[in-house]
Amino acid sequence: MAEASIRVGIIMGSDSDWPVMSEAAEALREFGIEFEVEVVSAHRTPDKMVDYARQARERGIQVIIAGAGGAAHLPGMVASMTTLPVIGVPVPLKYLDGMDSLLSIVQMPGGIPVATVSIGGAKNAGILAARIIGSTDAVVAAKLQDYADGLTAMVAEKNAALQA
Ligand code: RP5
Repeated sequence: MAEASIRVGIIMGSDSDWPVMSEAAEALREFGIEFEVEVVSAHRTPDKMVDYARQARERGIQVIIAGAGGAAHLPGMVASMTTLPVIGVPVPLKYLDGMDSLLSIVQMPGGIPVATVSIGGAKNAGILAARIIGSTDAVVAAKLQDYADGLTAMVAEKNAALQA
């Protein structure tokens, strides 16, 4: 029953990605969007990845945020098995500073898009998911506008502090 209101799926290749990916969850909470979190590995649980991608739409998911590090195939593989928008988060690992993850996610072949955010950019992934949902949901759109207004006010306050 509760599952019917879940609109965003946050998936990641390993629980070790959670310190990065939790920022997407925080952003979604800020906009009052229900989400689920699941470890789904392209390499360690390939059958689970296929099931997740193929069933997401019929389960009511509207956007998938997929994070992975290193040979980060999860976002692209999931995007190949669903027509839902997929946002990819390159997770930085110990070596290569996340460039490997970024290039693995961003270089998709024509026809299978993954909206890739910056290395470690899970916060923006959450906000982008909210914007996708907000394109047809006035309540979420209003929260996004409040958030943007808050950023503008914050900069104005910082400028005022500089002048003091
Ligand atoms: C990737 O391998 C995961 O997304 C993670 O970033 C990386 C390392 O996983 P662990 O060895 O920490 O489980 O598939």
